[in-house]
Amino acid sequence: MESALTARDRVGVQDFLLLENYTSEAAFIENLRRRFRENLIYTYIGSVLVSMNPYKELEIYSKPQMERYRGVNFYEISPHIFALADNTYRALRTERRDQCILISGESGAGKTEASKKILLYYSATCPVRENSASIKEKLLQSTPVLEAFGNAKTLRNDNSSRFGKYMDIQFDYEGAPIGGHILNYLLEKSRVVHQNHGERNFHIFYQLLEGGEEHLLKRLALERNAQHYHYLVCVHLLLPDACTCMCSVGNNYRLLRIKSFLGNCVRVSSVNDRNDWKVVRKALTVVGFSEEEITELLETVASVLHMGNTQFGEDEFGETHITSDAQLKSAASMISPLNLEQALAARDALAKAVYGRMFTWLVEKINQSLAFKNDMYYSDKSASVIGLLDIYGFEVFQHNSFEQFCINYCNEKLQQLFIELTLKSEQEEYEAEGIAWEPVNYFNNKIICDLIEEKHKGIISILDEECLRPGDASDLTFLEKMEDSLGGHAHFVTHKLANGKIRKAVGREEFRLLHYAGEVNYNVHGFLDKNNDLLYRNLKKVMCQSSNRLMSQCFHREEITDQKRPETAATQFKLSLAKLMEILMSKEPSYMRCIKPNDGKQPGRFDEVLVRHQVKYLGLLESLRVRRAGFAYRRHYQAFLQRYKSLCPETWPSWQGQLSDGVATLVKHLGYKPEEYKLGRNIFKQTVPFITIQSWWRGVKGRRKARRRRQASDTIR
Ligand code: AD9
Ligand code: MG
Repeated sequence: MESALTARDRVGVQDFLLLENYTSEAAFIENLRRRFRENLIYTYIGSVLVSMNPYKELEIYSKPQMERYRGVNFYEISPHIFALADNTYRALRTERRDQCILISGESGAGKTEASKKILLYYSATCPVRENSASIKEKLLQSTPVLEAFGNAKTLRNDNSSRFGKYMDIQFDYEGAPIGGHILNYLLEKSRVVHQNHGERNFHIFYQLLEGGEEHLLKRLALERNAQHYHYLVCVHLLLPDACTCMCSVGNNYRLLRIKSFLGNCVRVSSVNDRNDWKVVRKALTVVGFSEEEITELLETVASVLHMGNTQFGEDEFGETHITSDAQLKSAASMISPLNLEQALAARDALAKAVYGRMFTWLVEKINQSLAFKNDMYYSDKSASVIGLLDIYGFEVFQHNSFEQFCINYCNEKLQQLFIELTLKSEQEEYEAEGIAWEPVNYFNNKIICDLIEEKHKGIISILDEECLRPGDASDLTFLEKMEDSLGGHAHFVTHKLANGKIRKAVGREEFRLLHYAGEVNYNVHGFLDKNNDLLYRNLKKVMCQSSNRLMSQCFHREEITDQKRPETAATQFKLSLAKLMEILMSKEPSYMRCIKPNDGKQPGRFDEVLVRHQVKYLGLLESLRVRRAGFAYRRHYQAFLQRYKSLCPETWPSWQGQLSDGVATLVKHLGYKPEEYKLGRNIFKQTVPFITIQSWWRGVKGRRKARRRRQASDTIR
């Protein structure tokens, strides 16, 4: 007994529900700390999995480990991402209901790594159907491809997802993966032309330059040196006074170049671009890209780099001409006269559009390859689905722009979903079932979601209005409009204080949002342009005529003739998030909440202030309280009886009376005390594991026995 206590003291409890002092934040953090110290990075709050990023490789993801978790009940074995994956899979199989796994946490907390582990688990443990063996491999290999094109080093994370990803894995009735589908959300395109100090462009550029074979680079007219490319050197500033070069070329052109800080962060110690190139190159083939398609893809990547190196000169009339030998020369000859700044903006807009559309093309191609192929035995109606959501985490930098606004809005929505599906609905359900209940207070972030997305009133509506308004609309008028309409909002702040004084902590070109996860100052510079996301019609025309098939597929002729204004970027994002929420609501959710132990990406360092902040905003203590106040396991009477009737002679092989009576008979027979379970008006709620350890183990044993009986009866049938 003593040694058990010591072990418990050392490693903490594996389910926060078992914490004696479960309302104490200090006890919660201490439990996380103890487990983290012992490399026990996973802990449950009931069925919610909490994970701490270890920032080091742990020997816990091997094949034998996967086998340990296969088909084993959640509570029987130490917490693990594989247990969550397995539990979700079994729920899909036994209940035949579509599932989804929602992974949340701030940037660098470990969401993408977790989603990869889940995919790995399914690919290693699920059965394979003869003609779909390659689907597993394609599902796995789609990850390095998407990461190469959609991830980048940021200050928060060396492999930060710069797009949102929702992936459906489809299973046939025997539980074999037979297809997949990916939805991608708002890629951070601005990164293609500009990165903050200490950050990088998307991985693929560096991989190609570092790892690309000599003949390939030659054909793409690329130099191996990443420093050679403007889009790959970190900070871009237009400084006419400090032009790097000013000379006369042929005519009276003044040659201006963008001032770049060279030598920044092209290499990242934790990233091996050369090796990654090999992985990505192979993955492209496995996923199903033809050699021709890969060539076109790489040509497009190279063309973006060339675009970035396009130089402009101004003639005596202030009109700009391309002076370098870039591929864009012909394209640019069709642009109506622009001044230098406009020409640079047009070039960057084109580079972003090309990269963004190439990314969408990439996802579509992967989807075609993963598409579930109907055959005579299987219809897609028989397929059931596990959805995996891995989005960009909440992020705060010194300088936050439109991209952070969108990313953090997305995180607000996800938090809102978590609240709706766990805290709020849990409490409402107890009321509906007529079961005694002590309400738990929690912060509902709906108010912030509304602030951003509400029709006619929210920030996105105001931004769209300014984007559409002819005349003097600018980023600053957008800020003024927000001040006018949102000035009194509890979660919106600008530099102006109500008493006419100035708030120093917010700049004159900034607004501050009090997000659920913390305060963020957004600089409005660029909001209108990024939201409009427009491209000169003539440039589109040129792209439609491109001999690169990929590009001609990405730019459609209808766009040129279509007079309708496309939705703005923020509105498109808002609509796609609303659809995502619908998709997620239609499935049975499982949750994983990822925590980042420190800001230095260091193993073994537990920064208490940082961890406490995340525990707070993720609402983990509230989740714990709700779970403790309630009952962890619930089933509809019928499903419950069907599943466990073999445990009681009176309910086996079938129960003839009222379902609720059958359920009551069964639990009484199992020895549960009246206070350990409740019968709802509609739903049966069984005991919580934390009432006493003893009853928990009894529950587990019962379930084990049930499984054995069921397996035996399956065999007989
Ligand atoms: V972001 O919102 O996309 O910026 P994520 O996705 O939450 O972020 P990610 O999964 O990319 O973070 O993890 C960041 C880094 O932490 C990884 O590159 C690993 O170096 C490290 N990490 C995360 N989880 C684990 C793990 N289970 N084991 C070992 C890990 N290292
Ligand atoms: Mg990620």
